[in-house]
Amino acid sequence: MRPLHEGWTLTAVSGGTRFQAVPANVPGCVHTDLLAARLIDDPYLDDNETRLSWIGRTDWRYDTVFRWDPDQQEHTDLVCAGLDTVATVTLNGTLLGRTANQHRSYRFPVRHLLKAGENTLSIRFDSAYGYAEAQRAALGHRPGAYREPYPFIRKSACNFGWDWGPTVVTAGIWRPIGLESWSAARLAEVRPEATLDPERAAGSADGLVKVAVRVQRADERPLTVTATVAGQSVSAALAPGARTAELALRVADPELWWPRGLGEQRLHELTVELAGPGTLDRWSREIGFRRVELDTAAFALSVNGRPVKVRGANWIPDDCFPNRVTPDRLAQRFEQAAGANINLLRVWGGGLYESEEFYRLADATGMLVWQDFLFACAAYPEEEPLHSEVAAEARENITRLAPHPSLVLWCGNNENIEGRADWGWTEELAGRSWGAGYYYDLLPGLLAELDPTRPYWPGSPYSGRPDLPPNDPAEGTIHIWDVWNREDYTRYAEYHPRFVSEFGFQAPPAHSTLRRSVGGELAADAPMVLHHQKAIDGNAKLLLGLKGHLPLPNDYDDWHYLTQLNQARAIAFGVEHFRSLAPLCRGTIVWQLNDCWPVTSWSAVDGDGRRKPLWYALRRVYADRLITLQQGEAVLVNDSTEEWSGELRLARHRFDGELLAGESRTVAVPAGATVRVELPAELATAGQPGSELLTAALGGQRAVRLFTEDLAAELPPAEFDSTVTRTAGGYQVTVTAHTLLRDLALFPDRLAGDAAVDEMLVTLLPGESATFQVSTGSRLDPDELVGAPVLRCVNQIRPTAG
Ligand code: BMA
Repeated sequence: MRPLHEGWTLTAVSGGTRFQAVPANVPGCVHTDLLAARLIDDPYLDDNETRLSWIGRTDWRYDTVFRWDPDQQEHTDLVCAGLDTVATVTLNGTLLGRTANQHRSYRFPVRHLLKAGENTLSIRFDSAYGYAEAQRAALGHRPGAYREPYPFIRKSACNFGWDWGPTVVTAGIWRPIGLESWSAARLAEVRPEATLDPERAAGSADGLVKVAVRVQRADERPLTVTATVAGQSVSAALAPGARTAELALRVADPELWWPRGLGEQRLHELTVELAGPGTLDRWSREIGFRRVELDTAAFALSVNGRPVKVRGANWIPDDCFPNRVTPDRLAQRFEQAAGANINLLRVWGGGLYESEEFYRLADATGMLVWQDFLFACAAYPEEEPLHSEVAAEARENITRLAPHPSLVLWCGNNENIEGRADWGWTEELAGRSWGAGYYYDLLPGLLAELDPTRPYWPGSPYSGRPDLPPNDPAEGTIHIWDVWNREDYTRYAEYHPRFVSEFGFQAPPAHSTLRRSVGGELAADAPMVLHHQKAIDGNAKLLLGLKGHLPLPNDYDDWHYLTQLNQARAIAFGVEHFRSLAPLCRGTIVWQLNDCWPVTSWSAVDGDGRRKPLWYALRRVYADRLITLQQGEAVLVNDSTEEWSGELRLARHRFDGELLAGESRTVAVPAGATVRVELPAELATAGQPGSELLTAALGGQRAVRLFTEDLAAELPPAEFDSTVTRTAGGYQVTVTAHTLLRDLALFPDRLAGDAAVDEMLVTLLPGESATFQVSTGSRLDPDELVGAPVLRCVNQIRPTAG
């Protein structure tokens, strides 16, 4: 494709005249163009968002003039990989077409309109609001979690605002655009289905690839299509008039693709060539050989016959302006996910079908992908024009994503089945359509035709049958939101679910992220801080969540540390409980990995890409091998591929370090297994619950559990020594405890925005020490590095009645 990314300008077609011929970036969007031209304030700072809402209500036009020199080809198409959203495309004054779907690509034949020399291309974007509101007026109200009209337009729902995201309704040419010339015929669609022969021989299995090819042909010249993978080739001739071909390849005992943690990620290049006289077109992708199965009764996923316990995180768009999500930024996010021992990302239905780069990274790193179709938290109309748009968009994206071995599950929607069943939508709907036809009929039908090797589940949550309560822990997959909204996090322990695809707890972003995005005073209830908190009663719930667990904050610094710590503890508590339930519970997907802007939210990595304490907690509780102290027992979970054995050392200590009871025993936990060790009475029961703790250690790992909540414990005032030394990449901080130090953490970003630490939330007994590596290119004051509010632990906090 010859990209047409140069020379664009942006003009407001409705509203004021201030915005004429503003230089524009393509791919891009109106907001980032206006920002680059310094015509608007940054919508991510303070409450600028509020004053910029007119952008989404304005009609805009992108124009460019480009040169075209006639080539030797017969046909030329204008190819638009993504238009956001209600677009009218005009070339040299002639209308090419109108579009209304962000999630589709478009191709217009333009050779007859192109002039040698200068050509003018214009794309007008009508306000997405205007369009969606007109559809709503025509199709009738639909209930949903938000008032914005997102179910009435095929555009990323969260772009209209969410309980973690601002309302920044975008418009623009958001994916590449360009000219593609061809003669005789071109490959219009290539859809490989790669799997393993279920009739596997002992220890080996043949790889099977079916390649469905659709060609666009301009005449009836004979054509041949050839597919090649792993040294095997197969060809088919297309008779005059034929537009489709199916090629089948069998690869004997290929190197397999495995999820991360279970093996290597072998990829094989699949190429498809279209030839007439000479090569006409060529397509290639890396594919992987693996077989994915979902045992729907147990909600158990397996890959290549091996059970996969899911330790997942939900993924939302990493920026409200997707053109800013560079490959480097995505790579960093994948590193952060893998670094937290996450093995699956769920691409949530209120966001996007992500970029090619996203799925390529997933393939390369063995990160499994659960892909929602794009429906979230609302009843969706099934009438035209939406029905045809949904069908076309699903067909295109199934085909686009099918080559990726990392994609292991398609899911119909987010919370729409639950909304209808449990949130009182039925009455409000008054018989109007709500999306059932998509989730139970259209989408599974398309998948049966286009991607029969992958499992499909109609919704998250969903119990397996339309007539069952969708959020039943005994069936399918559930979301847990009573914790956070109403209940204390210890309520997780009352759940015995098969699979949890959402559960979460909020915390503010890193201090430096909050500082950057909010001017003026930093306080939990400062108006600008509250603008960056979108959840209903969010900050009140943060405080309520501390109750009974941790002291109440005396000031902003305490608030920041304690609420971040509490988020980490809440999720760690949930994950440890759910993992200890194996094999009943086959997976958890924490809400949420990332953020799209600087905000207080459920994320582990904040809107500036900084890791919150939750990230460090996830790394521990999502490790292949987990020791967790549950009621009366130590549970050893081994999700790795090798046996885990050694001396399990159990001990009951007084806070001053004195050993009160101890026991060692040899344990062997087979690969994929869970072993429960009952605690002997002298360990399970404390003499003085308020001043004793329990530890369980195996290999390099140790679990610590107090007998009471920290708030009720007689934690001594923290005493320690520290040393700071300069290293090549920053500083090394060693802390030696003289008293118990509870959940020691370091927040070097308070001193320099680029500073980060390798470990946190470490509990030390008297005499023990911990070493932290601080990476930074900046010069830091060693005293500040080991003082509050940079270095924190729970027992430094002046207790208040909690
Ligand atoms: C669920 C998600 C999101 C939401 C989150 C937190 O409803 O699917 O819609 O952001 O909970 O409230």
